[in-house]
Amino acid sequence: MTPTITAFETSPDRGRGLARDMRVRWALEEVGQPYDVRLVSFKEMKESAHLLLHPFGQIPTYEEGDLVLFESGAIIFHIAERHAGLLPDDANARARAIAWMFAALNTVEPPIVERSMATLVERDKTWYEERLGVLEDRVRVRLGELSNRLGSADWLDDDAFSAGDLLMVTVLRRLTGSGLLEKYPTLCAYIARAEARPAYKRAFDAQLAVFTGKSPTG
Ligand SMILES: N[C@@H](CCC(=O)N[C@@H](CS)C(=O)NCC(=O)O)C(=O)O
Repeated sequence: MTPTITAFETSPDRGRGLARDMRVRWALEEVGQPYDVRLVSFKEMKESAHLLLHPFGQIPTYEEGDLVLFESGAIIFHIAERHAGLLPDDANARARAIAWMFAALNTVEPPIVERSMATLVERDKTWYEERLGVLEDRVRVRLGELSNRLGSADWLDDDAFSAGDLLMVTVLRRLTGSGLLEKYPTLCAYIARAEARPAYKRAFDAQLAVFTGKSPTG
């Protein structure tokens, strides 16, 4: 059965891979699962029909027959459990890849999101610059730790791409334009490696096509 996901009808980055439907699109592309997309407006996201799918009125959601899921991490985990390609077969390697999924969402994403929220809603405050400095230091701590851990490896664990990398890269990409990533060449190379994956490119092009009106295939 072809799943249906939801995505922004209009998005602040105009389809350049930052909205979280990108994660789901990419995972589906990695495992070769076709999908349908339903675009929702900001108004529709807060209305009862969408709230039945997503209690917090957000995207992405995932519908597949009777199953309705929200939370990008849960959706990626579901896809990875049902299809080969995103989680290793070996039980310990699988557990480690899942740990990286949690690390991306629970340890690395929060300081990154806190920083972006500050840039969006706190710019006019007298204390903005000081607070931004504190938030950026917190992001730098995580980037440094992640960079040290990755070292010369291609991917986070066992040198095999996994759902942990997929989530980590989408989380790191939220720093695009912040100037913070450039100090970590190891992480820049890691992101570039992920962006070069054909599945990433297909997902990116499909999200961008929502805003350019051009077919993802050209
Ligand atoms: N933890 C959620 C976060 C979902 C989320 O923040 N979605 C954003 C788009 S990337 C959204 O819908 N924002 C609009 C809103 O919160 O009103 C997930 O990973 O799915």
